[in-house]
Amino acid sequence: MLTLYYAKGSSALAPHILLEEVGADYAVHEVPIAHGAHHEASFLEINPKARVPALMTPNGVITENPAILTYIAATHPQAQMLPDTPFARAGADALNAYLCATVHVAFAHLQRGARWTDSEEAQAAMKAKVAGNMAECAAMIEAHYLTGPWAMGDRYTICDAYLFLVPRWMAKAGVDLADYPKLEAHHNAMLERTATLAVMAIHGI
Ligand SMILES: N[C@@H](CCC(=O)N[C@@H](CS)C(=O)NCC(=O)O)C(=O)O
Repeated sequence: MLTLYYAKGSSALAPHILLEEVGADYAVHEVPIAHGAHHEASFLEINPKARVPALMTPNGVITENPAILTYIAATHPQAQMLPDTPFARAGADALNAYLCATVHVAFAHLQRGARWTDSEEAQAAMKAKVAGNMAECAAMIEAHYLTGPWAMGDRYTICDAYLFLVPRWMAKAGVDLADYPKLEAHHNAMLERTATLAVMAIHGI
């Protein structure tokens, strides 16, 4: 049995959608980060980094979206959520690394500037850069990562559940999805999937 620790509307949407897609036997445990629940001792035992998502597995806890997504796919091989060839697999890893280390971090400067500076002036300056940085990330994904119709081509993979977060981050940053037709088509396709809709209902979005 797997347990996903999640906050509503957070990046935990990605593994949550994938758990639904693969038909996993799983439970969820809500960690309302808006109320500081991620800093409580009971959750710090699960993830000392005080972040969601975290996935409890029979072997222990996994954190970090790319690792969680890969684990879910690898433990549900019948769902074929990982690309077949070493080159395509590396491409999926590259996209997920970009989403985790660059795009998510660029977005975090909107509301989480205190991670990097105590100066309110510097935080405001960082916020002012978010729309431009997110637009750059969207352009990069549109031109170099998103093959179409799915992230890695004809087949839905772990990358698609993760990519679903990007238009949500763009909207919060004030970047217009309509300027990125491939990303917009991908988002619309995601919104037609039963798994996406079921998870969105749980997250109340
Ligand atoms: N690199 C981590 C990022 C996780 C992360 O930053 N999660 C956010 C929610 S989307 C969080 O827990 N934020 C709480 C905080 O910053 O205090 C991953 O991909 O799992």
